[in-house]
Amino acid sequence: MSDNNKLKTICVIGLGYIGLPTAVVLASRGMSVIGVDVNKDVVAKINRGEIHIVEPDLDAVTARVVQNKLLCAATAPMAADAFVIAVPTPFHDGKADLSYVHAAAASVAPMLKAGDLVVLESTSPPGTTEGITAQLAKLRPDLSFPSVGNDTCDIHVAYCPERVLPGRVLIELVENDRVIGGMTPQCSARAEELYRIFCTGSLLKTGVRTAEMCKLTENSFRDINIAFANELSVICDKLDINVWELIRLANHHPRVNILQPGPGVGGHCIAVDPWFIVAAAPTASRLIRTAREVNDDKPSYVLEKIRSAVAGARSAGTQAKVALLGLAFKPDVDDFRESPALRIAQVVAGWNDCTVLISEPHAQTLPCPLASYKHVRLVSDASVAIRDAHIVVMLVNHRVYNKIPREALKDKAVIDTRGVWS
Ligand code: SAJ
Repeated sequence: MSDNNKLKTICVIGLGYIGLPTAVVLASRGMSVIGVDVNKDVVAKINRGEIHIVEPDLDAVTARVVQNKLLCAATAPMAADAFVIAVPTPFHDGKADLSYVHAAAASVAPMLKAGDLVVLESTSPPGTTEGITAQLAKLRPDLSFPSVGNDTCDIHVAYCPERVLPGRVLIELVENDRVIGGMTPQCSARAEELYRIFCTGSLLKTGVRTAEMCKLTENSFRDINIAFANELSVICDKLDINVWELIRLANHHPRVNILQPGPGVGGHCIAVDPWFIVAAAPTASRLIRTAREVNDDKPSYVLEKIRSAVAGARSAGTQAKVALLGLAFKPDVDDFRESPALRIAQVVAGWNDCTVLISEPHAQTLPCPLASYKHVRLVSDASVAIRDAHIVVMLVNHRVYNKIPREALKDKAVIDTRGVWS
């Protein structure tokens, strides 16, 4: 490969939980990176060397690459050798909303020159990358674009899903294996050059639809496994068996690996992505749909338990104080999207026969609409919330809660959805 053909300037569209760390890691490897976001405040913050999300070590690396002028943020794309699209693909009314992906592709189109690479990273239904290739081809009739069986083109296009776990993003971005689905084998090879800049894991090349489906499959697999654990937890309650001990024992089998039950499944990935498959093939995805339904029902089951503890206190002549520990969608993150803990808190807040004490180490204030209730308070010290409560509900096993001594729970009604004290 000639030096002219090397990827030197990379434009990352979407500076959220995936785009920002990807931009920062590329910049930390000496690339000249333009990070693009439609949110002016986010752009200004990054250009000051600060970040708008919570992710271990990301703040320090961002400050360094911005100071070294390797990363700059802007509200519109600029000319580059590669464009990475990492914008949201929300799921509304039974279908994926690809408007952000298409808007990103439209913003990139005027910048393209022969030899450029466009990679879509956003979680997308099979066929999306072919769709944006067609969109780009229409917007830039002066350039040639890849199609099946046509490997000679000016612009290379590929799909490469991210697979990083929030909380471990900087490690997993570098170390995880990645699936790269090029529109053609040449496109895969060009995208491989990009990911080789910072990935130490294997780069696995395939077709574009398989890569799109692979991402959805991984998250659906996890959702189904968690649904199995959640179903077991309900069965075990009925049979008076400790589900956490049961799963721990079953997992000693060399070919069994059951995940953990909880108050439900949240976040913007596992709780959403399986629906992309269901929408694409509704009659063929019975198991995937049922797993989603099992996980979505779990918060109601937890609420029934809290309701019955509150009723128990009332019949003993006490207006219950309920401590809810955690609102985030999972431990040690500040992300409340699709959080089952938040859903549960919102329902309990609507009851008028109890006082609600909420602990969430990652919140300075209560998220709306919780803030509007007079009988709901955010308590910064979880041990104070527990001390003052009759009923203690463990919703998110944030690491700081490990310090809570068991004696603190003496004489309390405890509903432990995460198995922290079980
Ligand atoms: N959860 C359980 N029990 C478990 C594990 C998780 O109830 O044993 C719950 C969590 O509390 C949370 C939800 O599931 O509410 C999702 O959390 P998670 O840690 O399983 O996953 P995410 O959404 O943070 O990240 C997932 C990861 N996918 C897989 O592990 C297959 C990550 O690798 C993906 O990059 C990410 O989705 C994504 O962006 O798609």
